[in-house]
Amino acid sequence: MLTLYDDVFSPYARKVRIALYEKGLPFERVRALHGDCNRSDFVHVNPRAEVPALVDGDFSLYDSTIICEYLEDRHPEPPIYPRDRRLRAECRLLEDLADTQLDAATYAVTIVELGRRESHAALHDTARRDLERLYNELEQRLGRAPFFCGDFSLADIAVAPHLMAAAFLGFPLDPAKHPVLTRWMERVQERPAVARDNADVIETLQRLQAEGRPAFDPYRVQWRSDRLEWVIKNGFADWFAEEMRAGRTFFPITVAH
Ligand SMILES: N[C@@H](CCC(=O)N[C@@H](CS)C(=O)NCC(=O)O)C(=O)O
Repeated sequence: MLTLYDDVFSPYARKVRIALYEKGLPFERVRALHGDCNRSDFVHVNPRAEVPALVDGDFSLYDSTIICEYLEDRHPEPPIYPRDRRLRAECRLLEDLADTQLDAATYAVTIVELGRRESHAALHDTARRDLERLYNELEQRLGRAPFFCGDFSLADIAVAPHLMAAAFLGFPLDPAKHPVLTRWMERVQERPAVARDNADVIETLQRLQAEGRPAFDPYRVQWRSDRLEWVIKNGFADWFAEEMRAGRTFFPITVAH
């Protein structure tokens, strides 16, 4: 049995769960960030204490990209990567765009607006501008195709959770500006694996709201790589310095394997 260390809202954990559902692989879940254990409890699985991480018997691995590649190698059918070499590379490029750019564009706004219920016009406008650019690029890449890289693939799986999160944050697709991407989004959400994961996300959100509990702690936030790059390059270094001074930030821990 596979064990997935995850968090219901993490787009990276969502990517792996949808891949597992697509492949029909059963797995147990350990809510690692805000549930069954705390960070130091799973550094033996992921030395950075990030979700997702996967345990397959005596083998542990982490990072959503590496996990999805492992799942494909170990359980090739049904495939989640295109067979064609060039399409496969394009699929990985789109996954990378989702993991680095879409994620980074929404991270700070998620913390400030969703988590703290504060407004920050400059952060909001920068996120909107960036998302608009990325929506344009995705619209173009789709062209007339139903999915990004031929059949439904990891490219679609990686992009979808970010677009759903962006819509929830107040940056929905505009069908007039992005008709192809809007239809793609509807098509992807009809996929049983995606619908199943969406139901889980929505049910958890509603339960937390009913219990008056936050989805995450917006005053103790993990920062890394592309998320930090987005903040600095867009002129929010002073904002970030204040976050650090106020003790609201931390960085991935790294322990020896
Ligand atoms: N490159 C990693 C990124 C994983 C990641 O950033 N996970 C976040 C959640 S979205 C995390 O675990 N953060 C730790 C924390 O918030 O404590 C992957 O693709 O799996």
